[in-house]
Amino acid sequence: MIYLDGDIQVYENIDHLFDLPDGYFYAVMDCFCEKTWNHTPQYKIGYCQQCPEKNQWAKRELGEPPALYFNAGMFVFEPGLDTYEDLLRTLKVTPPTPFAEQDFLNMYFKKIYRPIPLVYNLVLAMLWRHPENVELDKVKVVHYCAAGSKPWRYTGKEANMEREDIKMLVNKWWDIYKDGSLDYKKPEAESDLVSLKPFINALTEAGRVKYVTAPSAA
Ligand SMILES: [Mn+2]
Ligand SMILES: [Zn+2]
Repeated sequence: MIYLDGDIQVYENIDHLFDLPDGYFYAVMDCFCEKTWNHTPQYKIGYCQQCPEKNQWAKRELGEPPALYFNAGMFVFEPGLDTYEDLLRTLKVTPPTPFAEQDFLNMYFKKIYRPIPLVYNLVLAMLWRHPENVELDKVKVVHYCAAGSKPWRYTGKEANMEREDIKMLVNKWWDIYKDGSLDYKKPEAESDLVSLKPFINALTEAGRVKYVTAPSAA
């Protein structure tokens, strides 16, 4: 499964990610440089995993460097009922943290996390925090996560939002949004519908879903 946040746009085919070896959790490494990170020890000492050599982790005072930390707006993982049960069990005994589900997923999948190139989830702050790591023309997936960057309420007034690359990416979002040829079209004949039956049967068998057909007008 490839999970994508609602503030993400995919500009090129990424189906090849489905072929990555099983058993790992794949995602793009996050950047710790924006102010939203000021609760973390990384931010306090100016350490970012995107350029670990620049401001090095003070091992003597702080102990081992922190595990690699991903942005959870996009990830590749094969879900399963065992993982699901265990996630819920673990969640019940895990105190909440500032980055909610992202912190939780990072903690839970720490040992099987494998970073993938940032072209699969361009966190916008990378454009001004680590421009040397970004090849904008190669980016396939854009995550409109920086403050003020959501295309549907973009004003260009917030910090960094007047940048040409940001304006270009916001326009790109609207080009896709307005392109009617990409709109979902309802299948015309009943036979064109993908049959959900095997899927529902499998879930019912696993005891997860009590399936009741909704009235056709629902
Ligand atoms: Mn997001
Ligand atoms: Zn950074």
